[in-house]
Amino acid sequence: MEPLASDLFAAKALRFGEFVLKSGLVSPVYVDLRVIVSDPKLMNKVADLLFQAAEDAKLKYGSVCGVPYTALPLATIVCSARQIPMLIRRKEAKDHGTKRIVEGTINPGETCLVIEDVVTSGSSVLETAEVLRKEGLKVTDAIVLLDREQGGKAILEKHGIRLHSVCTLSQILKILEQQKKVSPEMLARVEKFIQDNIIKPSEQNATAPTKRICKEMSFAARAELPGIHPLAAQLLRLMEKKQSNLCLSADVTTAKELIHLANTLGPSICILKTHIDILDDFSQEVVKELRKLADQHEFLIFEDRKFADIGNTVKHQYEGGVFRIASWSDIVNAHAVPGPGVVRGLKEIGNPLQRGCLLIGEMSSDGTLATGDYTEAVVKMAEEHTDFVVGFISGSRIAEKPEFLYLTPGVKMQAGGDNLGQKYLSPQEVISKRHSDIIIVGRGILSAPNPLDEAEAYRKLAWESYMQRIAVGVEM
Ligand code: S5P
Repeated sequence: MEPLASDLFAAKALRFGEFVLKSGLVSPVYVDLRVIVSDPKLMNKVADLLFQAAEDAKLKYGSVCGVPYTALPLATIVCSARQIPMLIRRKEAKDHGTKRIVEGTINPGETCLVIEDVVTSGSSVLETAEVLRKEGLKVTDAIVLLDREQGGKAILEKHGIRLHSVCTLSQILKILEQQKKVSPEMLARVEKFIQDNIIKPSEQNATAPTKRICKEMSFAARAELPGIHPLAAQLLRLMEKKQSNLCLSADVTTAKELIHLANTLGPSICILKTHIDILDDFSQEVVKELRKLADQHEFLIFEDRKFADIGNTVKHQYEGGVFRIASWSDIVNAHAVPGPGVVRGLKEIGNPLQRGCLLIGEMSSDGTLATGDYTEAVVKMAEEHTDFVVGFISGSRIAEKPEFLYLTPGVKMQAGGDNLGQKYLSPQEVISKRHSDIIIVGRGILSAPNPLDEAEAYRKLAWESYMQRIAVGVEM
């Protein structure tokens, strides 16, 4: 098992530090076996070990099905090398109603062996098993490479599935500690984390995802993370100081209105978002004044320019023209659709000025194309440019890193939308349930009889939702 531990560590399938999982849970260890698909030797080794585990357990089965997605290629290797029929379970069948949910030849009554890369609560194995069972197959055993020992084995047993693991997280950790790749303190932290986060079968509800309450990092703690971008740290600190996770979308068309809003609402907000090109009377004087007010009331300026061109063009759009955005806006945003060149172009201008950029991972509008694989690709692009990208425009927390900020537009106390496709969620939904950090509010505040009172009401609601998240933790 020593070589496997070193290989997984070298492939960065196991990382140690502080990771906020999508659920909000703060974990000292991050297990991501997806990375091994880029290491063919390791893939073959892992597939062999999985097969050997099935042999050792003397299992008899007619087909093999990998839990999508990481275990899918592993099942493919096992089946190809050993001449075993394979079945593929579709994950996205819901979106394509007419497609089959299991591909391959199904022989009802036959036993299908489920293969998985890592098991925590067992819910993914269970979901796949339930799908196979509905097709008339028997599922009695599952083979997993790494058991995180957080209760998955007991839960699966309750559902009639024996879990056979090649190794457990604590075995791997002990080896890594002996190899001096992990400190004894980290070993103790991870062991405590495992102990504290064991899911009991009674807490597990059939195939539904496990729901537990987990701890969440505060904005202040995130500001101190070692790798954080200085602008993100500045923003998180001022949010904590002003108790505000409210961004005002100052969508007004005159300089006078813009300056008035910045001056009166400035103390209530952490960011003022502009669409500078909708001003009828733009001048450099306006942004000079805006900058002064931003420093006075301690908020950041975010020009919502949504750059979406090749690197060379966005560089000019960001630096020059009438608006000279880079000279006054702390944050800008960009669509990822042109590819990483858009970020690289903006970065050439923004980095020397210590600016930051948000990538648009999801949109609030009806029928948006920024979903699924596109959103995942945006997250990947952000992770490759953390020296400039500080977070996302998204409807929820779309990435794992606590260093990123998540800003959500389409927020109003009254649910609904407008007649041009905008869709609204409440501040509580966005912050408490979707684990976003900052609400972006425009018309919800601007159309109110007293925008200052309304901004305060939004600030309090969003802040209370965040405080509750910190105090109570989040459901995963
Ligand atoms: O997906 C998005 C992204 C953005 S930045 N949906 C949005 O609505 N926005 C912006 O947020 C939009 O351009 C507008 O400035 C603001 C929402 O305004 P509201 O009046 O609907 O709150």
